[in-house]
Amino acid sequence: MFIEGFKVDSPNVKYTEEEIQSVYSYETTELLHENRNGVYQWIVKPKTVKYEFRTETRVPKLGVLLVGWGGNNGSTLTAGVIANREGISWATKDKIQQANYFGSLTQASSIRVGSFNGEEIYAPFKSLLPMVNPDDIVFGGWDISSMNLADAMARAKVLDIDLQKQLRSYMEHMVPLPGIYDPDFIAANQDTRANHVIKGTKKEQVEQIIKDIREFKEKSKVDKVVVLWTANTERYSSVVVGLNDTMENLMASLERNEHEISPSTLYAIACVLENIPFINGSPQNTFVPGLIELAIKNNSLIGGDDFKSGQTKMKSVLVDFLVGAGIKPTSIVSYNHLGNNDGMNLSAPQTFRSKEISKSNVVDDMVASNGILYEPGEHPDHVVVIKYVPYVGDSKRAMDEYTSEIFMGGKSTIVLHNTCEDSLLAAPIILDLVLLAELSTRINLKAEGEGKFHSFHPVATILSYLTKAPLVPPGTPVVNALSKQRAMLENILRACVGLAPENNMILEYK
Ligand code: NAI
Ligand code: DG6
Repeated sequence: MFIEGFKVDSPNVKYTEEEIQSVYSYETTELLHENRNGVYQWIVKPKTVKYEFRTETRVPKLGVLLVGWGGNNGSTLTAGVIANREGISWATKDKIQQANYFGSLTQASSIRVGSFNGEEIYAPFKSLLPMVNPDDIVFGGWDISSMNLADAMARAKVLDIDLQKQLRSYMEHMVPLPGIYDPDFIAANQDTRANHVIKGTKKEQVEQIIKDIREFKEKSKVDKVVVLWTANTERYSSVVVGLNDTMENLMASLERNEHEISPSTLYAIACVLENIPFINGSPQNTFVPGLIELAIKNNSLIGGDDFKSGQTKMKSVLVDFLVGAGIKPTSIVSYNHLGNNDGMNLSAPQTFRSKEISKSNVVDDMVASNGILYEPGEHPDHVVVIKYVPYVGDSKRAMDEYTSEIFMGGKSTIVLHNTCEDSLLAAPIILDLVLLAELSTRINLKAEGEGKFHSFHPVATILSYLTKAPLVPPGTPVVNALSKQRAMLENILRACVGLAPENNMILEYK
């Protein structure tokens, strides 16, 4: 059965005018490696830590600024939100299609809240805590191409033409602000697009972005802003001692107008200085060590990297299943071709390399979790190929071959083939990222023994489910398995309303 919402009735939960307050017992373990009677043994001690959570319930009016607003993702998301807000439907060759938010974890997925008369009861994911309604978001952003959003939507060739016609009048007045352009960081084939750029030194460019954010906030009368990079994939920037390895060195390099600070890092610096959450949807190393330090010092949320939309999402499900089932993946070959501007930009070796890195590291934690299947340091062969084929446009083809060793020397080969519009996968993920980033800035917590409530760590691991290469604070494990990432997010939000983690034991029926 599906219910629209619920309220928790518990001595550990209090709903006040401004907050939901919860007291939560976090059941975890402590590991010790001890010499007991001359033998070293691993000892696992169950441990309970009391936490308190406070979630502000007033939902702000949210502004979202997209870097790369006029791209396929930016224009598709803006169009999709307007279509939902306006309740637009359109004729396809199959049927009359209604606007929806399919593919969004927050808007279109559900959570189990319990059993009632022998039936499982589910509620919308978004009913867990008060969240911004996407229909109310005010969009803006930057692009190095001056094209308005209606023309950008047409250039993207993603949405049905009947829908585009209905959206045109809403979008033709939306024009991105000029962006920071440095041809050294993206493919040379992007230069014809770059007709709308911020001039000046890198420091002046950062100052301009700060001014843009302030003016947008003022004009659109929003309470909060989140900035998200959905612009072209950049090449990696070199991490060099004295240049960008510490906060001081990064800021000094900005003063010196050092070449190796990428445009994405410049936007991120501006956001951190303004205490505006900044999310990186592309694979490059925007978050160089100096930037991470700056974000931590300013307690300003950063999250990334690289939207986990299709092939990688499947990979982080399939390899988790195989390794979890005691089957040993030995070779993973992922191939895809696409014909949109992203594909064109990725046809340059340096930008492809950024994508290759983020797509390749996604099985490491699953492999490391099973020492029965893999020797220490052993990895499956893992190859990633991306080709640009203009004719297929945004309709990406992804082909994967997984070869595994099974019982008694047998081999199992699984082949997947997916055809799908890339931007229709990415747009709902962008929505989730900004909504969850905003929500997480309204949550404060404190563990027993901690004097004061504090926000989550500014490096937002809570967003991991949505990214291929989750950014984590230094010294924190990276979790790639999709089911674990979803459970982490859902269980943290459940804790905020005093609900136990979903443990799937259903003991009441055993
Ligand atoms: P796109 O090429 O259509 O859009 C990128 C936009 O960014 C363009 O309009 C371009 O003019 C603009 N741009 C480039 N550099 C800029 C800068 N420095 N400042 C402001 N604007 C700038 O690409 P698309 O398909 O929208 O993808 C965007 C990004 O998202 C790419 O990096 C892609 O790799 C990444 N991504 C996409 C996924 C998907 O499923 N569509 C999944 C994972 C990541
Ligand atoms: C070619 O791989 C284009 C990319 O931008 C992908 O569309 C994007 O990285 C999505 O990757 P995945 O692996 O999540 O489908």
